[in-house]
Amino acid sequence: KLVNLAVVGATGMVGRTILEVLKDRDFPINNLYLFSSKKSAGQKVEFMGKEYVVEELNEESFDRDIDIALFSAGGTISEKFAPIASKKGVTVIDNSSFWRMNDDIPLIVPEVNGEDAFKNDGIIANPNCSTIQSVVPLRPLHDKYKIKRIIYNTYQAVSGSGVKGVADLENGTCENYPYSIAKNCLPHIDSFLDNGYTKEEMKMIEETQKILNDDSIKVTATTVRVPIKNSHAVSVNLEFEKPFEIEDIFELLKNADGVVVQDDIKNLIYPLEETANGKDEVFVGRIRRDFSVDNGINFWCVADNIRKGAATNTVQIAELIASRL
Ligand code: 11C
Repeated sequence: KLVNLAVVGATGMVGRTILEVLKDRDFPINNLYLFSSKKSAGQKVEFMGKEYVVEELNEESFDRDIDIALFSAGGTISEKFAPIASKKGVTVIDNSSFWRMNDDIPLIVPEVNGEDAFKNDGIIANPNCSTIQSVVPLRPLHDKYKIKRIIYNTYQAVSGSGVKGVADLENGTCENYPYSIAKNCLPHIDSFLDNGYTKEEMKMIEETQKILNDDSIKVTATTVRVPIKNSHAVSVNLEFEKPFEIEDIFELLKNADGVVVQDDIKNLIYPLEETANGKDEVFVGRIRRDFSVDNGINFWCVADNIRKGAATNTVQIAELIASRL
């Protein structure tokens, strides 16, 4: 079935990338509606050879035949408008953090827990970018060896902070971050909480447990902003309950949905931001045993945080929903 689709936040960095991904993946669209704040309303956007005028989002926006709405306009907009849309029969796929940890709302990475998307009440949440790329390689490993503990260390690009973050890196300014991002790696993403962690770190911890549907997995994280324009890298350390052969880990990762293994150290092959940019897969390399524990591994994982970390994952969820409309 061709889908009547709305994009909320169509003029933002993620919104524009959603339109690119819809085109690249040939998403089956009937009517397309683009919404934004008052500030950007009226802008003209070209999509697949047709010109669309961006409309200001309001309470009547969903009084039409819309099947699916992709929201990427921040938590405040999602809090107010996602319930309005879902009450009118629209399935909302929301990129903000607002609904993610709500027990009644599925939090979906299609390669990991795609089936859960169908257990929705009208709203489905898209996880945080650094969580998405980190959990994609975990599914087959957890299924076979049962993950006991995860340690994440992230190296996150400034595009994760939006246009202001990119401007600070490119202009050497210091407006979005407390210190120069051109001259420092900042162990500080989003605000600090009373427990000493940042919100970004807690997102990685809680969202990982929810997506893998296993609160028994112990997770810790240190999230760091680095002077890279786009694509996040994550160093992942895993401890399993069961013993393994490292060759089997390679095999599982090579066959994992959404993963591309780039691991040939003799030829200096490992994932890089440069080659992940613009791609939809998660690139994994430096796969090796962690000799400091009984059953542990380390790997390095890179993905385009605006595509797989946001736009692509959202569109993949929409594809799942569209397949059963
Ligand atoms: C960053 N992970 O790189 C953030 C951006 O919860 O969707 C995404 C914030 C979110 O700064």
